[in-house]
Amino acid sequence: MVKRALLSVSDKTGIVDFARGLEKLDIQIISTGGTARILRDAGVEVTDVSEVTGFPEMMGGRVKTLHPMIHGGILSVRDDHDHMGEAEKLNVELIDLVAVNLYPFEITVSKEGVLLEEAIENIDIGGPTMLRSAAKNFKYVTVVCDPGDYGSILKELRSSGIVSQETREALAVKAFRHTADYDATIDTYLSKALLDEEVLRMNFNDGVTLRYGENWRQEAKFYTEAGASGPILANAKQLHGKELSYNNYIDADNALQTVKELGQEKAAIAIVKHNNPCGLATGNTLYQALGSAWDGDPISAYGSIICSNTVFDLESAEFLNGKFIEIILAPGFEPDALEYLKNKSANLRLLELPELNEEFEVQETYKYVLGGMLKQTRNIGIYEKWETVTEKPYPDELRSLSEFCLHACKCVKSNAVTLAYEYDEGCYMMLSMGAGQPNRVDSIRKLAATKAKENLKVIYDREKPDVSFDDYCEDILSKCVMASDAFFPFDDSIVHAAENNIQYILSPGGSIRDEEVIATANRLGVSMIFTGMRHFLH
Ligand code: 93A
Repeated sequence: MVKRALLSVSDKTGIVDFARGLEKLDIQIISTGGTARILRDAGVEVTDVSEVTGFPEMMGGRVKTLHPMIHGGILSVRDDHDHMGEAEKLNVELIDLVAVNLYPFEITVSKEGVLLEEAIENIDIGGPTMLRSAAKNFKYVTVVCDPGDYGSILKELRSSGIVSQETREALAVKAFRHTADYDATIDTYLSKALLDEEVLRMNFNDGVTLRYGENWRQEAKFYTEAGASGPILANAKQLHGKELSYNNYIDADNALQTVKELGQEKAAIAIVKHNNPCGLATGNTLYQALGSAWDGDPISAYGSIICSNTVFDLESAEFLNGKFIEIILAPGFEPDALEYLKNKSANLRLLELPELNEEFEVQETYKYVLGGMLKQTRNIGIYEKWETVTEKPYPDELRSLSEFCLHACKCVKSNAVTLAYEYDEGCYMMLSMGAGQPNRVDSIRKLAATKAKENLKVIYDREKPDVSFDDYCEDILSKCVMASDAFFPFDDSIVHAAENNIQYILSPGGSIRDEEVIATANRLGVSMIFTGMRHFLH
């Protein structure tokens, strides 16, 4: 028998008709604030929950039905003598039907720009508690969490005067599933919004054991992030070769991120060694890009990791004949290229990542430091402004080469300096780079400038142009652009660049000695852009 029903719904669909139906069957209706108001307006007789509990709804509605008068009424076992005795003694009146639907948490958090406070206010506590109480006591109580069930329940009540055991059981399962789904939605949202250490741990799949860590005596594992998708290493399929090592993961990830900086307009190649790109180029063909990336540092490319933005073809595969490579990562491999590379070496790892050119979905990066975790948003973009700060104008035709140079610089460890050159129309290569120096001047003078000449010597000896090597170098360096990942604290970097015939320089600017740096650039006939965007990478 259903004598009393508690109705408390956020989604008021169908509630008036349901209540009218219950009223006609002489069922007393108890209800919370908003629901009671709607029912009364429709002429249904309602008892307020506050009248039953003897407490007003309080804390802005956070505590309405969380009361023993309600839960005792729902949870008491009707066949239990003691329960019934207690109910009588404490004036707890039994509640036989509970119709509840919950605060719209999912709808709230799917709204753009929703604030955490608003989301939290929409976590229903009293509603799921009633649903769970009623579902637990399905032997005696009918629980309704779906307005779609009102009609059939009324029908059953009208025809037999009761809700059958079978229906109560099915409704109880439905209610528990509903509260479980509701909690899962809250979990997903709050995991993202709060991301504490506990959540971080939960967000990773079980680790895969690697043969060793950075060195042979170190143990290591690779953990993939649960649910991460898009162009990430974890999604790459290994087509050939032995398993990846700890260092391979780091370098392949770097190569992937670096090649993606170069976009898809042209074929692009990144060659990475020890977590720095040592070769980087775009080309009209993949073969051309690969050759030019290789020219960026043929010595370091030994034992490197190569990432391509284009399906790897046979011509490019053949270029690697006689060259030792650890990994090739590409959106795909032409069948003949795959065959060729498989025969090249049993150890060469071939990784296929069809979604390589899709947008990154991951927008944050993490770095573990002893006893802590650093989190930051991804470094997106290359410049904020394009301001010529020198007397000598910065040629417009160098814009796209300069952008390439900034992309390269952004991917090299600080202090980073990169030199880039247009080796064929619209095709760019990183001629050299200076990485990881605590001193910016060393990145230019001892590394980028020196390496550029060494790399040019290899090209010069191969191509044998009809000029002296010095003239050849001077000509190419005068057409190069140079990017620095952070401002120049002193003018010495400009002096060393000019000594090496470098005439076009990109820097974020922002040093207290900017004026001195600009004055030196003017004196030496150098043209300089301030980009306003620093690219430290540690
Ligand atoms: O804020 S609550 O978690 N605390 C409660 O005690 C409580 N009791 C019912 N939310 C509570 N409810 C929910 O209020 C119901 O689940 C329903 O979604 C809503 C109905 O409120 P009203 O009848 O005032 O519109």
